[in-house]
Amino acid sequence: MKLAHRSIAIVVLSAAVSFSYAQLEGSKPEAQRVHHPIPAIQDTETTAQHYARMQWWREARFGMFIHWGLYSIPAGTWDGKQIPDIGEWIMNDASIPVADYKALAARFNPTSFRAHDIVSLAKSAGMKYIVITAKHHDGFAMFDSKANAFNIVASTPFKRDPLRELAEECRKQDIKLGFYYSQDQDWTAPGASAIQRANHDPITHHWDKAQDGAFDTYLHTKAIPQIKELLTNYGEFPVVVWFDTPTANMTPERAAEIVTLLKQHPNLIWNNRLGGTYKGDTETPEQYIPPHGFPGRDWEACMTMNDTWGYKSYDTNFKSTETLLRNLIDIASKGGNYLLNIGPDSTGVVPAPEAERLRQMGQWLAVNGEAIYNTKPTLFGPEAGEFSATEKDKSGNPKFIPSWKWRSTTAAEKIYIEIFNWPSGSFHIDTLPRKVNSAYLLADSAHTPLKMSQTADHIDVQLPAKALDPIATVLVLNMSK
Ligand code: FHN
Repeated sequence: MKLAHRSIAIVVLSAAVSFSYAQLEGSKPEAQRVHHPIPAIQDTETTAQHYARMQWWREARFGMFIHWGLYSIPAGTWDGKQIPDIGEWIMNDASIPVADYKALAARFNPTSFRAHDIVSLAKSAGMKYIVITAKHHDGFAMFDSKANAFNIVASTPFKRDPLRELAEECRKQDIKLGFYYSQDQDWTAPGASAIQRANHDPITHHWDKAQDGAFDTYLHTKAIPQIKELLTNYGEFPVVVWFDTPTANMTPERAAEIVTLLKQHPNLIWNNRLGGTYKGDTETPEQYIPPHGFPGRDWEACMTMNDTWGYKSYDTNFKSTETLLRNLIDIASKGGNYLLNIGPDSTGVVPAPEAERLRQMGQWLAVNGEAIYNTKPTLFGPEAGEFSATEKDKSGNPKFIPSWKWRSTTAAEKIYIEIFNWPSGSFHIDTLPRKVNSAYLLADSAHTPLKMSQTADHIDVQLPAKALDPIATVLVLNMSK
């Protein structure tokens, strides 16, 4: 690689530019369709239909995940002890009996919850969709459910349906709404699954006799009726259903019953965590960013801001705005979406450090959003980092060592270079295959042309002495005339 003095150098591999975006965007040629063992849920969608269904989601790039439920009352502490691990798992981690956990409902009165404030926060962060926990593994429905009384309207003094209020507000503020639903694990419903964490029954993984029963009874009297309620009671929402933690109980036959319901809503998008071998629409890497995305599949990295999804009063290990923003840019450069979590407290308030970071991200996006929304992945690749020749990851594979100098996203006539480490002098690119007609910094509202020189085998862009934004300054290489 040719390195210019005091510059960042990049190489465009000719192989890298020959890919088709369709490959990266998860379009669905017949040959790639997954044939499901249950005939009723064969994938018959055409590539064009699939593209139309996924389009808004692919353009969105940034969404808000909300984990909110009864677990925000104990907030990580039970019987005076701080319970390690993520807050929404406290019932399982502390082996809380069903009756004791259910008693929390009588104390849940989040009168400071304002759908308007949460939706406005998502908007000010530059997020394009929201996914909220309608029911997490504790089995408590955060919506008005006729199917099961353990819900926020029937069992709490609050008596309001936050999902309805959010749906109304999302409509007003023009942002999309999706629902998370724990279809398999439900620790307060007899017969449902529990994943082993503490010292529980080795077969059922239950810790209370009240959890024993038949999975099909749970599926047919609670999960499926509630999924129907969620799919029909909120108008055009949900646009996304986000399933989670499937176990062996979610057989292909059982999953097919759910898919049959989902297919009645032709615009719906759902993730890859239903179970029963059904792959869904989106890959969901959790708490990590895959080295080079998921070529051929749509994907969304879900991540926390601190070390918990559900509110924990003493978890203050918040990532910096710099880290969160660079994660968003990294993800966009690999063709994915970032679903970033907030965990409101038991009064319904979003913790201040979370709100603050989201607003700061929104300020950057207000200036530089053109380089993120509706963009295509990098035309380069090696800038993301490389696999170590010596270090191994947890699975024993070569460890990916990310590099945090810059990333790139692409539009029809533009290449965006999001620079993290500002070079003194110039930005140098070898073998850029397209003629660049001008270069400027996105944060410079005048788009003052930067001096550049391009030959058949390189381009040099002269940069000002200081970055316009210390987190990421976007250099635009403009190919249009
Ligand atoms: O067990 C859950 C966890 O509580 C959280 O909801 C995350 C979000 O992706 N999903 C599961 C763990 O993979």
